[in-house]
Amino acid sequence: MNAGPAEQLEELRRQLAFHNYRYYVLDDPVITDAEYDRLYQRLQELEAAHPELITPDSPTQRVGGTAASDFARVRHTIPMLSLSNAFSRDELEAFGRRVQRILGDIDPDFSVEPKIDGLAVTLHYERGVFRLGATRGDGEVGEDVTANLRTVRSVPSRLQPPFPPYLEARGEVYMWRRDFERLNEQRLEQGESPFANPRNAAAGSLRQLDPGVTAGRPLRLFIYQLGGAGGVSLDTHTESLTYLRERGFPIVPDVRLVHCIDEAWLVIQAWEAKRLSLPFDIDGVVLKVNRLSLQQELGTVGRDPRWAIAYKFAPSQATTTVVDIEVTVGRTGSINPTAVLQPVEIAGVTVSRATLHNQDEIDRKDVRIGDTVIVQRAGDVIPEIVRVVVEHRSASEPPRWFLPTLCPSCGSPIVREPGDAIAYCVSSDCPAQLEERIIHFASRDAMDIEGLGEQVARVLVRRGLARSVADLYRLTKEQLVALDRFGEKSAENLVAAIAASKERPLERLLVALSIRHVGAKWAEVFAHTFGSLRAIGRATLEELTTTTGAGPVVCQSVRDFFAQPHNQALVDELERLGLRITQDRVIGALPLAGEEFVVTGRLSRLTRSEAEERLKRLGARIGNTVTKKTTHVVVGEEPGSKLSKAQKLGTPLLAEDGLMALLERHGAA
Ligand code: 9MJ
Repeated sequence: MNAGPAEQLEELRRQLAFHNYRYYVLDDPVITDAEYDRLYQRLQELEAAHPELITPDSPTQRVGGTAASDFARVRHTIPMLSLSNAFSRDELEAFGRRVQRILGDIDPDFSVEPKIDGLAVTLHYERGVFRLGATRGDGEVGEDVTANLRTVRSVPSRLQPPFPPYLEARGEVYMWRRDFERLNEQRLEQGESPFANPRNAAAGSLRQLDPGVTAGRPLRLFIYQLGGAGGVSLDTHTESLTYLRERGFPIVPDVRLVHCIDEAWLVIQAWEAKRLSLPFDIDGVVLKVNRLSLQQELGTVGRDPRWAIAYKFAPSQATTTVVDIEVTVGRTGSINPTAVLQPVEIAGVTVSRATLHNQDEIDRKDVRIGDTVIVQRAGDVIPEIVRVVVEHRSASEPPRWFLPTLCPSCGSPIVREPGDAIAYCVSSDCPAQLEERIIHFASRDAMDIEGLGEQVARVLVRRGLARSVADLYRLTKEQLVALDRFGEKSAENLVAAIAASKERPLERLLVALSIRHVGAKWAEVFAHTFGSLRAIGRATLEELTTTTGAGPVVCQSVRDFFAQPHNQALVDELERLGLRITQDRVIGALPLAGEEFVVTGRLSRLTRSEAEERLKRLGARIGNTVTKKTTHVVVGEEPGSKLSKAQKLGTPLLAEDGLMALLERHGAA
């Protein structure tokens, strides 16, 4: 940019005003938070260098957010502060030094808490009764969303006694990622446009003019600050959080007290590491000087308190462009469209591909080659395209994109059955499928063949040494050595590892065969119930469903697999080669045998003991505490410390809906 500082400032302010409007008023941002933060920081830097050019309408002077005119305005008695940001350890240390400089001799403690990525609200209680709730708005004036907040189940309508005559609590309304995804699915079914992320979904849901609409949205609340409590004297921020918890508020989880910035840094890193495995989005960590008298002493500058700072994580979203759309063929023949991206760094990882799932997803998001897109890494590791930034499309729109009609690997037709989201290559002899099947066959959860990874599998198929998984058991040391990649010893090891895999139990072999919809869980049930590959192959659809509790889609897929002559031949061959195609039957094998569930919090459709009873009936053990042995934690409303323990251990969580679906699947709902 060759423009002078005045023009640059003007341009930055214009851009920020536009993005503020998209974000706060339309709930539909076109750039990521991190990009917004960068623009904002550039403006701050430029203004710091040219203070004479600061104007009263600069976003730095009026911290974002225009109250939408449809709601009554609420003037906050105590302004709702924003937080200044730190993007690096250096900036965090600078914050620590400034605090220290102002406080002189005193070494303050800091609270360290996750920064929930939602919508800030303040809640007013009179004589223990919820009277008024408002959004933050611009920090001075927000919107009256009382009626909507009344529909949020974690907003207490009455406080637990003893309560003061007046109390104000501040926090964040947010949504679990899973609830957000379900909401988006519903919206799509109803022909409505999906929300870009859980934060926008929370904001859009809370700022509904009809509280009946808000009531149907899965909103939750975390409180992070006491706004004021008449006649209550508290010395520290953490005491005030405890006080609020005792009044019945859900408090931001895992607030820790540290003595210095070094210690805070360790806690921040721990949050960053577990960030993507939390059920909700956090975009950073907040540090607050804990003693309230010291907060007073430090005061505020503009809208930013000098006693607090938000350390912002590297974004888990970024903007990039779609260079191409490629199609890969999965082990079951599934045709998987993948976006090839201009490489971009997201939360410390360079992302150059994103899954597009299927044609419906591509249509829904309307992804085209050349598009600018927002990409995110969420709970799992496969990056996803959140949405296309249609505003960035040039006048000559790229054409819509459709799956090919022929398999890119073998040229066979690609077929999508009615009702199926996924299209499949119909060939039983497709080299791409075979490569994937062999990779899967040898993988840890299947036959666990050490030394047979992706590269080796591809070479074996491409050199014609493996035309089926059975061929693996006929490989010789000499053949492997001739491939160049192997020495004598490594070839010998691989042949031995393949031979050793013959001893894997039937349930592993069933997983290894790449039968559509049959993963570890159903493989175990089928193996235990039928006791042999042949018995499973002979079973009718009805026998499969009635004896195992598996649904018709899974069972039909098993039938289809065994109905194919080449698969029958494969079973014969594997038996001849000495694999274990039989196993002792476990009479009455139960679908949740071997799993241990812990239930925490209040459920709405069942009592806790009913839930436990039904899980037990399906063969699960019930634990009292979350340990490494726990396989699932069922989380109800207001869960206790078991939730944080589960998050610490990375134990899979199940909300009530998930539990009901599980029980239903096994006929125990
Ligand atoms: C969030 N968003 O989780 C604050 N916040 O404190 C936490 N926000 C905050 N604290 C003062 N944990 C102003 C904002």
